Parts: sequence; structure tokens; C-alpha cells
Amino acid sequence: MISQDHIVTGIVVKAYGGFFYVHDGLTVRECTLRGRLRYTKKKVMVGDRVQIVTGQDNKGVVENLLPRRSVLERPAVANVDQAVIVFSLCDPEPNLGLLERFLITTMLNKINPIICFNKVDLAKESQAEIVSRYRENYNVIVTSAVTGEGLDFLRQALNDSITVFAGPSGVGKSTLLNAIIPGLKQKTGEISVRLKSGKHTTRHSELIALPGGGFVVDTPGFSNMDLPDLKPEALAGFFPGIGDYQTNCYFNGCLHYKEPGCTIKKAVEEGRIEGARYRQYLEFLEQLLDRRRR
Ligand SMILES: Nc1nc2c(ncn2[C@@H]2O[C@H](COP(=O)(O)OP(=O)(O)O)[C@@H](O)[C@H]2O)c(=O)[nH]1
Ligand SMILES: [Mg+2]
Ligand SMILES: [Zn+2]
Repeated sequence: MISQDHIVTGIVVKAYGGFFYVHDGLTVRECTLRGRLRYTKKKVMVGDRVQIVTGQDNKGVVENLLPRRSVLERPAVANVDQAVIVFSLCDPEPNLGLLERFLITTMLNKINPIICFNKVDLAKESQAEIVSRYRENYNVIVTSAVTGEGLDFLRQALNDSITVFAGPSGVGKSTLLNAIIPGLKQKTGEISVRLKSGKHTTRHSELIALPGGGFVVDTPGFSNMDLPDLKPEALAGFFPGIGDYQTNCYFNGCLHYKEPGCTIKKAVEEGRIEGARYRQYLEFLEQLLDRRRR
């Protein structure tokens, strides 16, 4: 008797050496691509939902690429729902300008940001203020991979989504993932591959399956990230808590900079928008205006 081929839907969790590893809900299958998928412009990537024909020994062939919701370039992953942006409260201290650029870049990619302030076990009293400031406008989780504080909240936030762990290196991304995923052994405490060898080695992104459903992507961490190219007029929209005020400014297309009759400047004066946050907005705005002049 000839065995029946089965078509199942799964998610590409890894692409390596010409093979696509597809998680079908039960197992991971090593798949090749059907010829016509090899020669199209739209390449199958990690995070893609695909239909595969299952074969023997956990093998299979990718037959169809299902529509994508989104594509992230760095790391190269499709269908990312959210990013956990990890910064440590200490060792290293958080670079808040960098955090803001991560937040803007994430929102620009239509990915929902969650801020994770890690290493709370090392934090000083004074840093509670940073946490409460961000809580006003973002979803914030405070964790320690050492004491276990906040790990339940982190686990809950990841259920059933594809989540990228972003943030600088050394903040504890891999340690957190090891703490919440039984059996996972991501390398931790490493100096970035690039620094050590002096040359850039290609990293393959991989989806890690969560016990409760959903996937996460660990990243080596970016120590820098440019402010994305936005129209200066659009910037306020990427500052939750500031953008909400802008509909009533006197000038259409107000940059909330030097214009009279600006409702945002008024809100800053009256303490409804925090001064530090507005100054961060101005710093980015000036960068964008500078780029436009060049
Ligand atoms: N005290 C403390 N150390 C941590 C915590 N999380 C991670 N670390 C340490 O921070 C260092 C960097 O962690 P790692 O997970 O490699 O950071 P990554 O580069 O963001 O993946 C390691 O030495 C970890 O043991 C934490 O919550 N508290
Ligand atoms: Mg790491
Ligand atoms: Zn204004």
C-alpha cells in the first residue's frame, strides 16, 4: 500500500544550509523547498507560515508560503507580533536615548513594544523613578533572572505570540530566556562574536518554541541603533503620551518646537507632559531637521 501524503501548516523556525525547519505544532521537520518556491523573489524566511507535505523521518517539502503580516529586517524574521526590549537597570546602566530609539524603531515596524527592565536585584533605589516614568506610557515588566522576580509576568506576556528579544548585549536577554524556557541553554555572558573575532559572522535567527505556545527570537544585541528616517511631522506620533495632545495645536503640521499656540508645549509647562520626555522629543526632532537640511 502506498502511504498517503499529508499536508500540514507550520511555522519556519530555522533556515540553514538550504533546509527549512518547520514546527507543525508537534514536531520540527527538516524540509526542502518545492522548486517553484526557490526561484521567486519572495524568499521563505524564519517566522513564515507554510504548508508542507510531510514525508518519512520528520522530513517534508514546503509547498506553499502563506501570507505574511509583517517582515522585520534585523533580525530577519516574518510575522513578529511584539518585541521585548530588554535593558538592565544596572551593569550596564540603561542608555535611555538608545531605549527611545528602540521604541520608535519597533513601533515604526508595527511591532508592539514591551519594555523589560532586568537585573532589578542590582538596582539602586533611585532607579524606581525610571521604571515608573516608562510605566505611564508603555507596557513595562521588571525582572531579575537571579531572584526570579517578574518572570511570571514575562512568561504571560509571551504566550501565543512571536516575540523578538531586543536590547543591547549584556543586559540579560539570553539569561532570561534560559530562566523561562525549561531545557534551553542559550550561551550567556559572552562578548559579542563580532568584537572577539574582528569580523562579522552571519547570525541565523531562530524561533525558540515556548512551552505555553508561541515563539521567541534571541538576538545578540545591538549596542547602537540610529534614529529611523521619519518625517519630523510624524515624530510626535511615536511618543505615546505626547502625540495624544497634538490635534489642537494652532498650526497644522506643528512640530511642537518654536511655534506659538502649541498644545504640547502648554502641556509641558503645566506638568501634564514630563519635561525630560519632551526634551528627548526635541533632541530627536533636531536630528531629523538636521538631516533634512543636509
Ligand atoms: N545580577 C544579575 N545578573 C544578570 C541578570 N540577568 C543576567 N545577568 C548576567 O548578565 C550577564 C549577561 O547576560 P546575558 O544573558 O548573556 O546578556 P545578553 O547579552 O543580553 O544575552 C551574564 O553574566 C548574566 O549572568 C539579573 O537579572 N541579575
Ligand atoms: Mg545573549
Ligand atoms: Zn504643537
